[in-house]
Amino acid sequence: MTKNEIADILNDIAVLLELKGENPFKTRAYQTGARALESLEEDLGTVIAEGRLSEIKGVGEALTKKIAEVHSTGRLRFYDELKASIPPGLVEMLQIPGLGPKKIIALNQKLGVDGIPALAKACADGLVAALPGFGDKTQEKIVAGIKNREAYGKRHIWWDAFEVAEPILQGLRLLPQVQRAEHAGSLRRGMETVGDLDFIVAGKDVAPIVEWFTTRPGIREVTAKGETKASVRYETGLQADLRIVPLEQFAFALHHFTGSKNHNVQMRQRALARGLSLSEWGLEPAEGEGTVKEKAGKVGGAVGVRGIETETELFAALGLPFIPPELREGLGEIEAGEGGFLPKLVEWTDIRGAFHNHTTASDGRNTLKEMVGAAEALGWEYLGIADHSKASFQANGLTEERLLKQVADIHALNTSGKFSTHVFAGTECDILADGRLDFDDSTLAQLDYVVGSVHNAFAQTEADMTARIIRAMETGRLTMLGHLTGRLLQRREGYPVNTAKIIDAAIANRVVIELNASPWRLDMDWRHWRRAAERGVLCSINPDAHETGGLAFVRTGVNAARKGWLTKEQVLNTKSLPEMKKWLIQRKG
Ligand code: DGT
Ligand code: CA
Ligand code: CA
Ligand code: ZN
Repeated sequence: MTKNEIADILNDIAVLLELKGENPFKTRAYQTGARALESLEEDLGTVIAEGRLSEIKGVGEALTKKIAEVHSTGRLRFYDELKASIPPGLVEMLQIPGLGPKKIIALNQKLGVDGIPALAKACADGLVAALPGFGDKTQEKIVAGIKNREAYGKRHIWWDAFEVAEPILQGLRLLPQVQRAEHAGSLRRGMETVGDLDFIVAGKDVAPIVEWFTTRPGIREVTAKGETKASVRYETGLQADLRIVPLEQFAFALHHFTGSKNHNVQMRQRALARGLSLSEWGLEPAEGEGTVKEKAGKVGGAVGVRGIETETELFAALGLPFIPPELREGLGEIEAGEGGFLPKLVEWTDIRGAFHNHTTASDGRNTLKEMVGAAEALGWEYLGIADHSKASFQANGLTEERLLKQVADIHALNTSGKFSTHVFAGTECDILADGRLDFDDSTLAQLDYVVGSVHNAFAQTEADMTARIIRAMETGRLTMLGHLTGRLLQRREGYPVNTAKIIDAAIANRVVIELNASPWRLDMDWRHWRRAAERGVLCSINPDAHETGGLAFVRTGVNAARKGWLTKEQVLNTKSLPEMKKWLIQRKG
């Protein structure tokens, strides 16, 4: 641990002691010690080794022991115990700007506030403003602080994060000082939500890169700015980390910061088993670890390994084929690579069309023709229209009459030859609370396909919901099951459903399961797909587009499908138009 990190801990201890109501002399001793460490010009390790720590002005007897302990072990028992002895809600309140230990103690003792939720309520009731030493201004500031913290604490859906990240990556690549630049972290792994952005850059002259990165529009705050790294927070609350490394370390840094943590741990173990040490800086004989760390992150102090310039070469050095970032979750990808059974993952360019799309007939924002035109512009061979059914009255669901009129319009459009994209006529038919479908058999028989979805009675028990969906599948009328859980990422939990039973029923009834590609849904979750597909469930990657721009959501669906180990063969809408027509006819018969 560096002396600055140790100083941070001492400062933390001072705050925590104050929060506990300890006497100010004790508190001040830690603050003084922290300052002494920060201004220490010698190497801390040397000072400790030579027994001169207690000679430093401001470092007393008690601190000497603690600094030595944390320096050698990376931990401090006193600090851990102190943290554990204070209610976590009080510690959390320290994150609100303007709230120090004294104010928190007052809030706790006078109002019984024991955490941020109680604090928010006390503010709403005007109790905080009324406390001596607080007032209206302070209360307003606290309320704003709580709001900000909620925005910051939130994860961001992949699509939103990608829209921020992509122009930054392209901008970085255009800088003359930048040799290589890539996304890393959860964004590169295609996770459904992203905590923060990570950029890895290989560059020579680093200062201008850091300068560019920290002065982009939309930045609210530069939270760190160092020689080879920087962190910023944008107006949306999204944070981003930039790391700049020498070119020879690029592959190692990219791999390390792509993660996941579990994947990294397994890769390092694999390296160790071969007598090698793998780190963000390079790959070298295991004994040499200390020297790698000393050179850490310094441009010019590169370790790296000659001849390893790409991740492919890095994996090869450990006897593995390239493992796509989406698979790097530590869920068996290394074993699969070793055994030669890594899947050839489905790609965005494999997609030939999509089924679950809305028009202005229900709650979409573009007409049938506009939607088909957009599909044609994407080069799709077919587009499925699946507007809502009548039970979804809030979404202007279609009656039988309107649906049949739409089917006639679609047939006319297909024969008109206006578009090269073929249109399949379908419906997103509500699965009613008892598992019946919203349209009768004779109506459904006139369609090319049926997506069945749950849109109401979310409060059912897991058993009822599961039975309801299975009953719908058993009608024999469902081509595919829409958004399995109805979840909206970061907004609404899905309804409870027994996924294993649904998968069994999908296999038994030959029902395709949708991977709803709307960036807010990504439902069924990627974590279920590998096993489901192995057992024979077919996946349809459905954008659930409500406007022309929504067709592109298929990309997030492909990310999730790749995370679920899916190949082209396991995804229905990779079939060509002739194959697709044949498949749908067979499925109906
Ligand atoms: P996020 O940002 O929460 O969506 O998830 P990630 O995976 O982007 O995590 P982040 O940004 O904290 O770190 C990026 C990668 O860096 C992470 O996937 C693996 C690597 N990494 C970070 N901290 C550690 C660590 O303590 N141990 C190991 N083995 N790897 C780490
Ligand atoms: Ca991240
Ligand atoms: Ca990060
Ligand atoms: Zn729906």
